[in-house]
Amino acid sequence: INTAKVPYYDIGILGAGFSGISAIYEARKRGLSAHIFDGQSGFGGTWYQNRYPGARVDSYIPIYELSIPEVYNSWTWSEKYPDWREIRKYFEHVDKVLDIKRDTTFDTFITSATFNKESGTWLLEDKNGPLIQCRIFMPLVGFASKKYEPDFPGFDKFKGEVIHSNDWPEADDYSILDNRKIGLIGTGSTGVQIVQESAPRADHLTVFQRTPNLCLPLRQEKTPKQDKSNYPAIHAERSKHPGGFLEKKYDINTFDVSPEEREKFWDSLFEKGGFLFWNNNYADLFFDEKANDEAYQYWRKRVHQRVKDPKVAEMLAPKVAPHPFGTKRPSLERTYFDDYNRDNVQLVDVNKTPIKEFYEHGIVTEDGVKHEIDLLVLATGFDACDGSFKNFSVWNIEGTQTLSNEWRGPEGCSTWLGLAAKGYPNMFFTYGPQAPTALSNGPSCISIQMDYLYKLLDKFFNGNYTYFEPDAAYQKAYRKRVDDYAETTLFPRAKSSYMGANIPGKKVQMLNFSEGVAPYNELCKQNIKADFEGWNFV
Ligand code: NA7
Repeated sequence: INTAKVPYYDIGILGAGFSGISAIYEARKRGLSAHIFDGQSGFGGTWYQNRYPGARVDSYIPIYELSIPEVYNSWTWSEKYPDWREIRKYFEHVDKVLDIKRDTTFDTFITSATFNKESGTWLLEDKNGPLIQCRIFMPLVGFASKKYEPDFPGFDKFKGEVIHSNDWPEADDYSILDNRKIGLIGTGSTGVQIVQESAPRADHLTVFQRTPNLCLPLRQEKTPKQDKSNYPAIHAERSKHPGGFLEKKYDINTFDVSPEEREKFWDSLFEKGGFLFWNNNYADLFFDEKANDEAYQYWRKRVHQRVKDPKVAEMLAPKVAPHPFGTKRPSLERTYFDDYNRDNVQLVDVNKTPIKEFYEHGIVTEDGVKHEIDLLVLATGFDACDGSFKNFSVWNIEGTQTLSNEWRGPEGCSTWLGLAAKGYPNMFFTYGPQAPTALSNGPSCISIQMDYLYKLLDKFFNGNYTYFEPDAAYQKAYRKRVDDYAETTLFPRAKSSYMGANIPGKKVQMLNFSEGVAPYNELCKQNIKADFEGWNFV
């Protein structure tokens, strides 16, 4: 390809979500030229894509937002846990204030990136050919952009409507749910939110559950406190906590206190709501099976108090925990458990009565029951973290292998600091594999990573280098650290997307930095102090 006529930028970005916008903002501060491409038609990344009924963030205001003063000083949220519509408006506001649009091309998805090691530049292409060349390529595609649809027997026999949560029709007012016979497969965060929206509207809702979601109470608040003068402190503070939230890490173990004190503490966590019972519980929650089960049994009791039919309650919150509490992502709910008290809502446990096949008008389960459905919603999740890289081809320095193919190999996915991979110079990602990512509040994780990344890029652009990439030994050691730490926790006990275990055939490995946000932040800071050891500059 003759690149002479292909426009040049210092930084080429794929993705117009929190990461892409932060990347442009940092680039501009330094006078670097940067451009975003996004396959969608507006800002928000995953929040542009996810418009299914009930889509709402499980992190709270004011930590779930950009730490850019021009943006937050001129914006007020209406809810503590905003829904996708408000978050989309927020992104429109971000653009209005920062004019990100002038550096963005929508409806253009980068399909391939190839590196020229003589010039040290990436060539980015879409299906129509070359778009730009750039020194630094940032695929900032989030951790959930490769949807997963299971292979169901006889699926094509089904004649009703099918929607994956990730493909919800644009600008839908949800009347699509009214008076329908809805079948919902999947009870992850997405499934739970869809149940809450569908139950009151559907003629009948059948929920096919494989693993109960150990949901926690959301506790919505209107116009949450937004003291802008305090934002810099709040946004700095979120980097110091396990999940990138604000509540401090609890250093007492479960059985250090009396049963009464424990109960009181857990009552208070439930009362305050959100992820507290998950992120700010006793220190041994993720490490000690017995302690974990104690928390689970408390959680179970709370669910049984709300669900009237004891058989249904037992399906939603069985005596034996389906997995250690918190090793799969709990969703935040408002009416989820109450919805099962409605006459038009039915829960099917597909472990006991698996889906046998589809027929023209629905699903047949192994017990012979025909479940009539005219709208099938698949909330079956994502090939998370590294899976997002399967949508496009990033070629290695020799042009012999793509990053996603390499990660599909026997070794699985390896990165240095959850930011880059050896063999793919001048290429960086945030909120991806082996960073705190899916175990953290997104903006907390991204702001730590962007801060680090641009300091690293300062070194590159200020030096006389062609390219740089992770050192193999450092990458190997980092991977080991991620794996070894996970082994000390209960996380490997669950078949979760955190472990890549939700996708048939995918290598099972910890895909997130499970030590948490604060240790990750420390690691990045130490590396800056050590003048960016572990990166080889050429
Ligand atoms: P999740 O959390 O991966 O949930 C997917 C759900 O789909 C989960 O309940 C799965 O059950 C279920 N599933 C997947 N395949 C099947 C089959 N074959 N049969 C029945 N049920 C199935 O995705 P979400 O979209 O809810 O959430 C994605 C992320 O977005 C989440 O982590 C948050 O950070 C925000 P399983 O649990 O595997 O038994």
